Amino acid sequence: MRVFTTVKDLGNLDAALKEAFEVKKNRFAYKALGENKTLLAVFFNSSLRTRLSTQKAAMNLGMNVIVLDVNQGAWRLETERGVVMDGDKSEHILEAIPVMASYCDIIGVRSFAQFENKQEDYSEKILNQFIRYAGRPVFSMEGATTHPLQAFADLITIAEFKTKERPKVVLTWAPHPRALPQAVPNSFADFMNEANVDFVISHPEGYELDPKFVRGAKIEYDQKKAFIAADFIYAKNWSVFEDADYGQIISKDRSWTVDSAKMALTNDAFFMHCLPVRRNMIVTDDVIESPKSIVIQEAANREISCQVVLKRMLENL
Ligand code: AN0
Ligand code: CP
Repeated sequence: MRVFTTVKDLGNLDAALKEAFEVKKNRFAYKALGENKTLLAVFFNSSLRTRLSTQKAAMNLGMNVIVLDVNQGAWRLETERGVVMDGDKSEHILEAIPVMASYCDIIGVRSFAQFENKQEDYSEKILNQFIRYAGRPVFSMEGATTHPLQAFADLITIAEFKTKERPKVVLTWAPHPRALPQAVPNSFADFMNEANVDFVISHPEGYELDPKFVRGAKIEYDQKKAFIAADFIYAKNWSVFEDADYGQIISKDRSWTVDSAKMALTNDAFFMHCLPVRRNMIVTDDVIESPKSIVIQEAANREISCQVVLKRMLENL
């Protein structure tokens, strides 16, 4: 594997899941694979889970790890070609990328949507420059439009907890005070559409996601209807995708908060969220603290999803 940004990069999903469970059973079995190999994890944005799980996965494989927080201590980077650099940016990304690449074997990049220009966000401007100019395998640690390590961990978690062959999985929008990217729901939809699940997306009108990720998924604007007979509830906020209001918040309607009354409509569903989560905006305390909440197990599987990706990249170096 040379690039990991979407579900397609994993190839056969059943094989990927099987590999994930093998890794989980013995996470140190491939410790020799990463010997004297270095991972560089580059963060343009904050992170708790991705930062820690990526380092842990690399260490399980015997790798050395360097973490760079671009906004803390590195030079501010210009990303546009042709700019007269007489402002506050000291270095161009076109030098920075090959320099970073010269110190490592594999690169992970976190670079969120900036909501200034939809076309730039949806062309994955930063991530694609790494893919193009690093000359190293590159994986997304959440780009502008996808978060595949999260969605792969979500798939692993659903496979672990499901009690029927084809569970009903509901992705529901929930309110949030700040504008958030569409990357998590995009990737979740991307993966669920390839998995053996009955997949439904519920959100207020105006919050339609990119059809490229939604594909044939069912859309249900009535959240309570969507919850009926669900086996998994996956909550997430996102901002508007549609051109006119791209990156905006058009609703903070707390009637969309996931609470125990709504969970009672489900088939005793598990509750999932990628975290970080704002309690009593996205989900009530009692639901996230209930025995059916698997948010911690889901976060723990981030180590596993990342280890499968790193293992495949190391095997292909
Ligand atoms: C980010 C998002 O919604 O994409 C990261 C989630 C993994 N969330 C926040 O910025 C709060
Ligand atoms: N879920 C997730 O990616 O969390 P972080 O933003 O803390 O890495």
